[in-house]
Amino acid sequence: MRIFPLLAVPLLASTAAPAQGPAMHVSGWARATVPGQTGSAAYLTIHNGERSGDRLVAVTTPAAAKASVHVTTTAGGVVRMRSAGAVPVGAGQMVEMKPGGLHVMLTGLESPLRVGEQLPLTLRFARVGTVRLAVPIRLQASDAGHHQH
Ligand SMILES: [Cu+2]
Repeated sequence: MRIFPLLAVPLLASTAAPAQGPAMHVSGWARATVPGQTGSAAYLTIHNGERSGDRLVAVTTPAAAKASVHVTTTAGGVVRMRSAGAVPVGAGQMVEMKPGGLHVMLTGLESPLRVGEQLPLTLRFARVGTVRLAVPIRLQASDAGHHQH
């Protein structure tokens, strides 16, 4: 085995402050349920402040048996939902989920989603990894369009 001498590594004068975690900003809201309803949806706004493109590959929540990203399409007056697969978020780009478009489908809710409470979500991105957040539960996208930070 070779033993390497310790080298004095000069500190880079221009080193930026330690990374504060990925510059992936996520906000959003989840729709409150009505009695008896065991499914709902969450709508997220994802802003990729990273220098590289990324992809949202999975969403989970302890509040529901299953969470998956869906896209709603309307063709010939027929509204359909299908899995959106991995959602690309380009460098510096924003993806905005909205009713009637991209959404996080929640099925098998453990308990009702009540207005004023929060829904915890864990997002998994291909590059930056895991991003956790809690989104407010609302009746509708009343004040959507405004960033929370
Ligand atoms: Cu759906």
